[in-house]
Amino acid sequence: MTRHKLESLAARVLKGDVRAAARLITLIEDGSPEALAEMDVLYKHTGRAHIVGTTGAPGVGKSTLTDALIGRFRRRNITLGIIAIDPTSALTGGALLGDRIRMQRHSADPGVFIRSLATRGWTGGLARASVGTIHVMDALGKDIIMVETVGSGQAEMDVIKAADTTVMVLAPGAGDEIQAMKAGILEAADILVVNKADTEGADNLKNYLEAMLGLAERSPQTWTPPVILTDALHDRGIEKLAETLQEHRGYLLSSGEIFRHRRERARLELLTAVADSMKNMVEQIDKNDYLNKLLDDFLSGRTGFRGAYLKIIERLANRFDENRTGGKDGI
Ligand SMILES: Nc1nc2c(ncn2[C@@H]2O[C@H](COP(=O)(O)OP(=O)(O)O)[C@@H](O)[C@H]2O)c(=O)[nH]1
Ligand SMILES: [Mg+2]
Repeated sequence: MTRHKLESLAARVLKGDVRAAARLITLIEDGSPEALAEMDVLYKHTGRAHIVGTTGAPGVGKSTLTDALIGRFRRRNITLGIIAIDPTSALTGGALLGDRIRMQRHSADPGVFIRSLATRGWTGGLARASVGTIHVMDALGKDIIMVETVGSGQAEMDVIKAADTTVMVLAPGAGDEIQAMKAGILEAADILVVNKADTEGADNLKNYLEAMLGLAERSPQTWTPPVILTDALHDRGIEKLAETLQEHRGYLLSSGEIFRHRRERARLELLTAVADSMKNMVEQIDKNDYLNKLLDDFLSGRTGFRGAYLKIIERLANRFDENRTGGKDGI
């Protein structure tokens, strides 16, 4: 215990310590400034993992598919990090509990690290927590990191964009295909999965999606998203999906596309870190009183919205200046 205390969390994560990883992820979730310093050490050791985002409406079978994929990959000795972004856990705890029970059989396997993130709080927090968690799992040495989200909302779309490979999961019925078109997720998907192939309408949905994809113009060198039929419940089509994931990874590496995704993740992380600390700083000035007075002025009409905004920016700029020239209190 005492020896651990002397070692930084980052150093322990790099040695494969999962408890240190869990602790660091909590610090990231809380937006702790401590996390930033630890992450600084970890970044040099990231960029090796394949980041796979799975998205699709609740109930299409994303978690069941992930579970089946874990089984396939573990047989090849490939290690995994699983991030479940759960929109309902804060309200009901329901879906999350289901996922936990489903993946229980992997919980004793040191080759699998599972972490759930709740979507409560401001949207930037989700992006920070998920990209941060991806990096911790990457530094921990996980080969594939899968992020599951229902893909509604801007923050979730940001997370999906930050993945190397995006898998859109659909199931027959419920008019999912219409939803997918509307959300524009179809364009963002690298692989389409029609799950619940054991139920009515799966073939029709596959044909429909292939027809839709056929309408998009693509140059011959680029990746054409395949549509894969799976039955996650009975472990059918999973091998094909696992192979396609690895094929896409190969395509990303040979085309150099992988660097665009890495850049997107870094961009997202840097911007959320800046936005987070700005927000914290504003809240900390005068222990929040500054902001309260400004809100009073704004709501009573003494200050316009733009005026209030500019005052905050000016105040922050002064604060930065004080800090740089050795002002009394650091931010
Ligand atoms: N018939 C059938 N049911 C499935 C299949 N995959 C998942 N399910 C069921 O669909 C429900 C929702 O699955 P889940 O993985 O929690 O969906 P998620 O919300 O997308 O993560 C569960 O009751 C699963 O057992 C499948 O391929 N066929
Ligand atoms: Mg799920």
